[in-house]
Order: sequence, then C-alpha cells, then structure tokens
Amino acid sequence: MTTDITEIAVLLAGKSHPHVNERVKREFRAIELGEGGLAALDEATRRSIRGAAVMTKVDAAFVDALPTLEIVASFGVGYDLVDAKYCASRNIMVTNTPDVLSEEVADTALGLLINTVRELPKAEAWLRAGRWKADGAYPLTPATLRGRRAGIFGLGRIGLAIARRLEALGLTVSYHNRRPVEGVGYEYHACLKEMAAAVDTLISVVPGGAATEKIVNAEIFEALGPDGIFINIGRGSTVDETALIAALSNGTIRAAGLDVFANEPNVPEALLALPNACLLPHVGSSTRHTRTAMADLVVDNLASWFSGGKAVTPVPETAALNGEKAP
Ligand code: NAP
Ligand code: 8YV
Repeated sequence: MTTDITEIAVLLAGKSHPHVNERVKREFRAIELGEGGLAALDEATRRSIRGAAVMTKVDAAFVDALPTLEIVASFGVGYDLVDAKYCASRNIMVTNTPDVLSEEVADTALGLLINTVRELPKAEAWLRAGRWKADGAYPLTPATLRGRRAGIFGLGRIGLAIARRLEALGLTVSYHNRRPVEGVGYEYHACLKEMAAAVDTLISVVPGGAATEKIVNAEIFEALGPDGIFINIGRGSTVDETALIAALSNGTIRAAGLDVFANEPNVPEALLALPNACLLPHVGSSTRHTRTAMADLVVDNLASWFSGGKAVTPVPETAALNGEKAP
C-alpha cells in the first residue's frame, strides 16, 4: 500500500520561513500552531500529527504531547533548541539544515571580522554625520588584519569555510575541536585556552548546548590578550557575556564582533554602549537565497521521510534511525 503523503498531518511550529509554510501546506496536511501552543489543539488533532517543521523549542513535553510524532525537521543547522537525545529515545527522527548555509555564514563571519578590526561601520557613521567634512579623515585604526594569527573554535562545516577565507587574506589559521579533523593542515590545539594564548584573533563557530555553555569565559579573554579580537558567529550561549563586557571595558581584549547573543533579541545595554563591540542581529545566513535553500531542506527531509523512510540530513543523535522506518 502506498501512502498519499498529502494526507499526513505536519505541524508548523514557531516562526517558520514562508517557503516552509507554503510547501508544507501544498505537500502535506498542515496544522498551524497558534498562540495557545500545543495545549490549544484538540486531542484528535494532536494524535494525528506525524511530522513537525519547527523553529522553536522542542523539549520532552512537546514530544510527549504528540504521541504519533515520527520526525522533527528543524530550521537551521544549530538545533540546540531541540532535545535530540530525548527524540532519539522515543525513536523520533530529528533533522537540521547543514551545508546549504556554510558559505553564506562564512561570508558574514569575514565581514564581521573586517568590520571589527577596521571599524568600517564607525567610519561610515563618521561620513554620514558630516564629520569627514567638519573634522577631517576618520582616525587611523589601531588594529589591522596584517600579521594576525587566527584560531577557529569549531572547525566544522562553517569553520572550514571561514578558514579558507582567512588563508586567502594571509592570516595563519589554527583550530580547537574536541577531536582533530583528518586531512586538514591547520595546527590543532587540544585545549581552547592554549589556543587563545597562541593566537590574537579568536573566531567561535561552535554549537550551543550544555557542553559549550559559557565556555568562552574570563580565562579565555585573559589568554587572548590586549590585542585580541573575539568574533562569535556560533551561539550566544557559548559566551559568558558579563566576562566579555568586562574584558572589552578594561582592555583585557581589544574588540569583539558578535552576530549572536545569550538572550536574543535582547542585547545587554552594556554591550550596546561599548565602542569596541561590533554588533549584528543574528544575520549569519540571512539572505533570501540561503534561507530559501534552508527552507527547502526542511521540507525535503519531511518528504523523503514520509515517502521513502529516510531523512536527508539527520542529526547525529538520530542518524541510527535513518532507513529503519518502513516507507
Ligand atoms: P559542525 O559542522 O557540526 O561543526 C561544529 C564544530 O564544533 C565541529 O568541528 C565540532 O568538532 C566542534 N565542537 C562541537 N562541540 C564542541 C565542544 N564542546 N568543544 C570543542 N569543539 C566542539 O557545525 P556547522 O555546520 O559548522 O555549524 C556550527 C554552528 O554555527 C551551529 O551549530 C550554529 O550554532 C552556528 N550557526 C550560526 C549561524 C548564524 O547565523 N550566526 C548560522 C549557522 C550556524 P568536535 O565534534 O570534534 O568537537
Ligand atoms: C538561523 C542559525 O538564523 O542555522 C543556524 O543555526 O543560527 C541561522 O542560520 C536560525 O537557525 C534561524 O533563524
């Protein structure tokens, strides 16, 4: 018997990308989650839901409320909001959107690095405020990319794309992961603090979650030192923001460029007030091109799971479930 996948109930949870919504509505029986959340759905509807396209927290309570759930397709490569271990324990597949955004996010990381080091947003503000005419040239920047030694914290898909760009700019590159990456020539540091001490430019692109919570802390900023530049394009939860604000205020490090924050969209007033912090509103992947590719991958995962029993991009925690479902 072949299943007509347009009859399968798929939940749209969170502020999904419009292309996810359009495709899910066209290809499945879409159920939109209103402001009342899962509690507002009647029992029969909850019990019918077999898939979920999410951009929201998926915890044990969410999973337990949907007894026939088979797959959670999460928008974004980082899936720290999804309890993937719990899903695995319930035989529920979890997918994310890797690769399709790596080059875009790496571009943003490089833009953020250059803006931080060369103060380009502040130089543009100087021009727009009429100060070029009134006061003369923008002051020479104390920092330069010339001669910088970069350390990448999280040399994965995006980290590697950043490393290639840094090489092209003439920076030396080293990295820290829990394990060295095979076939990569960059110097490996087994310890984050050791790497921070060996470089002057620390670029973090590590996932969020318990293992990395506030892992970039006062000790790391001390090690990075007074000419240190810190860039975070990974997750805000990985940084002790209070320690970062102190390090930027008292000259422990020179400057920081941040695309991600601990409690988005709230950015601490103390960070906003710092002239040596270059701040972006989590725009790493945010082009129409890349967000559409991410949206397609969310729905392709659902379609592939329900038509062929195999997800396209399962997360490691649930990879063993792939192909185990009868189509
Ligand atoms: P990835 O390929 O899985 O790379 C993650 C890297 O981090 C791996 O090399 C991993 O190596 C390392 N790592 C993980 N946990 C670690 C730990 N506890 N200590 C040390 N190293 C650790 O992921 P990706 O596709 O490059 O994406 C990385 C992250 O970027 C995402 O999870 C997301 O949070 C963030 N992101 C942000 C934006 C944005 O808009 N700003 C956009 C996309 C992604 P080991 O496993 O060997 O440790
Ligand atoms: C997205 C991201 O901005 O993929 C990720 O992990 O952080 C970004 O690409 C986010 O997932 C959704 O807004």
